Amino acid sequence: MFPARPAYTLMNKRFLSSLPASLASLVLGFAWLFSLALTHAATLPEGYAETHYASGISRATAMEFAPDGRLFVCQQGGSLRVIKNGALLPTPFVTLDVDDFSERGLLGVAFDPDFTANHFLYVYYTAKQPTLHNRVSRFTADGEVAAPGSETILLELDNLNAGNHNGGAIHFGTDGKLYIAAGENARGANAQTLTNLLGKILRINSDGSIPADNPFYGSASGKNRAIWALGFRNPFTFAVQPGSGRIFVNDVGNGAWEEIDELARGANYGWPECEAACSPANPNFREPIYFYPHGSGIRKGYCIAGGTFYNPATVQFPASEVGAYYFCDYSNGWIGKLAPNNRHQVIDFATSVSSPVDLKTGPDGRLYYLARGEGTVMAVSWTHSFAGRAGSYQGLFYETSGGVRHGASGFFSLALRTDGTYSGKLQQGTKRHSFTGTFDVDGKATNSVNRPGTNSLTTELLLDEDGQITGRISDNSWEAALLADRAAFAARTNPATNFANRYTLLVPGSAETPLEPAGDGLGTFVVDTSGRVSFTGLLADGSPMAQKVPLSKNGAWPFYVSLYGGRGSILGWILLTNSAQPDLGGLVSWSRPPGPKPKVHTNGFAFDSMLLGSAYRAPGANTFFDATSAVVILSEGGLGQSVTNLVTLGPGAKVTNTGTNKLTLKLTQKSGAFTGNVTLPGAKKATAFKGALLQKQQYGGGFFLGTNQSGHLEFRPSP
Ligand SMILES: [Ca+2]
Repeated sequence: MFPARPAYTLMNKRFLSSLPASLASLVLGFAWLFSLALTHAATLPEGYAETHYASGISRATAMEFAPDGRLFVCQQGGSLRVIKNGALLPTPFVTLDVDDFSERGLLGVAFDPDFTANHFLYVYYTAKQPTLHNRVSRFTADGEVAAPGSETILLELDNLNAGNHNGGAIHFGTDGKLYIAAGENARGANAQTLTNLLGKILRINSDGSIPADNPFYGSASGKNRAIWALGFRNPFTFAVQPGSGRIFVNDVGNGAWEEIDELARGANYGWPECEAACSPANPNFREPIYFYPHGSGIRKGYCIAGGTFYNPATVQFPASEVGAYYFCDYSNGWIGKLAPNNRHQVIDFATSVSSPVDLKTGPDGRLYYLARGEGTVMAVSWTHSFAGRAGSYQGLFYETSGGVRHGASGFFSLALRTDGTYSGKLQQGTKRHSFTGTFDVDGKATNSVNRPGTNSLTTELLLDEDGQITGRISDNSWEAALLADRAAFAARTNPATNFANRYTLLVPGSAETPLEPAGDGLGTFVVDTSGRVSFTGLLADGSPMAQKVPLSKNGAWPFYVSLYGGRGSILGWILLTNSAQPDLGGLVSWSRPPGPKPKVHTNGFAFDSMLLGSAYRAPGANTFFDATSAVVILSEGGLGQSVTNLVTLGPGAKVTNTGTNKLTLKLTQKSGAFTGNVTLPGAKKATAFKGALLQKQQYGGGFFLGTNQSGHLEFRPSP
């Protein structure tokens, strides 16, 4: 049904042999390599990897990202350090005169919601004077350091006795208020009284004043009106969920349990009356949303420390992780998480973590943990992220044995987002069928694509690491191979310098049988710096063609044009090259169904053609061939024998007829297409022809419409 065509006489054999590079990957099928090169201490789930973000940070206690992306890390001894672009700056932002006995020291840092404008940041530390107590102060940033003399004390907590249970975390809520976690200083009774700030979560305005809507504003006095919730033992860390504003508090336990509490206005969390859940339940106390027992190993431990909601500006983890709450146990060295829709069951994440003391979700969507044991900040990323492969994919599907059939082929397009979700379209003729889905961690996805009025199509897609999609598309009776490439170029960031140009192409016909077109189809197109092909042309039966489509990084063009009202098509991979002539080529399959229009080839055909092309530059004042005389030859198309016409070529691309037949030929200088008329011997009417120049090949090809067959036109320099 699809006879192999002899190589076109103009075809460059060297080019031909290298042509189907893009098609080769269809043959390779689903072979897919992926390797991980990991050097880390922690054990992470499959698909995750970690890198050293910063090291050399001794006695770290807490960290926080500035709105500008810098990461600030508290050292217990009083230094607030800055990590900028992954490098620990040698000069601390500020070094505070702290008492760092036992669990005291610099314990918390937070950035003003309006930091970009006001440069305010806040710290929690153990002050020595006048007596030992914890303090919340505000500093003003001056670049990488605190502006000298900028400390403003906002809140002085109660005097300390024991060295432990200081709490220390501070964060702004989504309500713009500053929340402060204070430990009970190893005196359980502190947690249940409104007469001091210890064993509480506190809430103040960013200027240190106390909001009048605090729950005990009327019942407590003085600074104790800052109490927002009570009954905590040592809330060393807590986290605010972006968007929802939910706050989870990690309260370090005493004899049996570590707990996570959801913060509520005015609530009492039970310490020291109860640890974790009260038994029997006590309606005066709010129970944790999750707690785990003391002991060795994962899901057990002695010191919950570090919590963060995975709600980053840029999602790097799988989309299913958005909203998860990650936390860690300092003593047992693991990171776990509560899934977004299951707050009561912990899911193991990382183990063998070196004394994790704090966790943060980075603006880049990675999970950062502060490993006090090794003095490092580690960044955990999902290696199966789709971020580097997101974009627009275009390709073709067709059967790979027995020839291309119109009904079992088509054009494929897909938009991939960074979270692996996609929306795609299958085009067959004029019909486009949409589908959506999500690639799994292995880059696989399947769809059943509905086609109104007929059976649905099944797609099996595989996205590889380099951003190419292969797969299969089938209905019940046929199976087509799919190949699609990512649109690679962008005018500003990645211009298609090697491909941006004007081109012409020919779809050569055949002289084997009158049932097939003898004429050459023609096209002209531009590739712009964004790598986008804008193509128009005419097939050798006069059918118009047009397509706009982006190139792949290798210059592959999935050529597809619906023809005959969707009942036919022409498709194939065209590959643009930077090498010597020709500049492009590819095998295309043209399906013309039976029918009265166009008037040639009314029985229809399925025809393969090895397409040819050339870069094109308007000749301007010159001639377009390196010659002054040329021939215009018409053949096939019902002509008994070929007709040769002589012309001369003058400056400005002018063609002058010097033969006996009446002939005109006019080149559109800008595009490289030409049109003309010739009055054949014995004919009453002129025969119109159309064609295009292949400039590098010094050849023009085209067609005229004969009685039943498309005839061939050749325009080339005289021998
Ligand atoms: Ca409790």
